[in-house]
Amino acid sequence: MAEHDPRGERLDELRRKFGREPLPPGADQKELTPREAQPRFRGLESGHRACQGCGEALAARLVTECAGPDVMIANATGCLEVFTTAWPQSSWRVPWMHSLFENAGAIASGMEAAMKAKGKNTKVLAFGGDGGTYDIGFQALSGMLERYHNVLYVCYDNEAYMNTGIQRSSSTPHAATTTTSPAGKERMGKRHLKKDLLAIVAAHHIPYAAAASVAYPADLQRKVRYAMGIEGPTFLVIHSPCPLGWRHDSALTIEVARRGVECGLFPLVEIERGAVTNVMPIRKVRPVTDYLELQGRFSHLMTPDDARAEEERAHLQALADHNIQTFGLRGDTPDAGDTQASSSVGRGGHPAGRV
Ligand SMILES: Cc1ncc(C[n+]2csc(CCOP(=O)(O)OP(=O)(O)O)c2C)c(N)n1
Ligand code: SF4
Repeated sequence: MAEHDPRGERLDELRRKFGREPLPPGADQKELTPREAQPRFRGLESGHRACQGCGEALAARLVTECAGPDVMIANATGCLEVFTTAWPQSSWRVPWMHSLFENAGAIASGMEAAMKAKGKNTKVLAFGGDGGTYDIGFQALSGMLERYHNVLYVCYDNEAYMNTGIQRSSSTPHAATTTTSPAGKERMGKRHLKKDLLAIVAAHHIPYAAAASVAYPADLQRKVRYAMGIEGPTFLVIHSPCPLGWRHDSALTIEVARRGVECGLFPLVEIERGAVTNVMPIRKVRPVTDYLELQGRFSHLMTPDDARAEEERAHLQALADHNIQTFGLRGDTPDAGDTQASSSVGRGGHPAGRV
């Protein structure tokens, strides 16, 4: 590539910034792999120990890719922490701190206060699973939000305590089977509703709280970038399938996540200072059975001629319908070129526009 080529200079600048050698003089862009030709920050390296098809690993990579490199992370224990930091190795390329199950929010608050005292702009992120966020770290999270720390908290929601053997959490959906809510003669899996954490978080009057899914990476990264630009507490919950705990083929992670959104069970909404300002419309609403049928954790709901299974399916369908109704998810756009989940989706509803 000629030295005066501005694309080459930009590429060299990016490579230097992310700790890579500048291209040798005369190198041609054709020689680059697609990833090299579009250099991005990799906050989470490959080579970690996540299961094949782990939604959480993918989600964390997507988040750090567009949040980094000037970030620090406080990570609650859980799969994400365990599969990335088997001593003495680490997959993280940013400053990263282990926290207890219960206090990622408190650790992140301290990190942010320290950065402030040092006069640095490094953004602090806090990561936790649903067990560490919906349940055990909830108190520290609430305190962090209420004290208005400048932290982006990301909850990787795989809907159970996966790292310790698939125990139910308050995020586990109704009727899913887990090791502590087993489906059997007595019960059809979990008997309680998934906690609406987004609404609870939004009730802290924070500037921004949103739901995202690994099935929609452009949308997910747009939300991360938007949150990163906000001074104050922000929150993102990411629907992250777990092939082990959800008992689906590891090649189907994205398909499962997509169906979760398309049936209405996991609505992708954005809430600013308590008001819903944006939703991802569903172009073609699927029945919840399309989502359930791919996952072993719901297999007890799919037996034919079983009145109990039918009742549970109807119940889950009613929950999805309720979301679709409440958030107005049934999408309809006048833009014929619109594709669901692309960054260019004409979402409307928010006067300030989007990044
Ligand atoms: C106070 C406390 N209770 C229990 C544990 C054991 N423990 C470690 S990770 C984990 C499950 C984590 O679940 P979640 O936060 O949903 O993350 P996932 O592994 O599903 O990603 C549990 C119960 C602990 N470390 N500390
Ligand atoms: S158990 Fe689930 S969340 Fe944990 S690494 Fe495996 S796929 Fe990921």
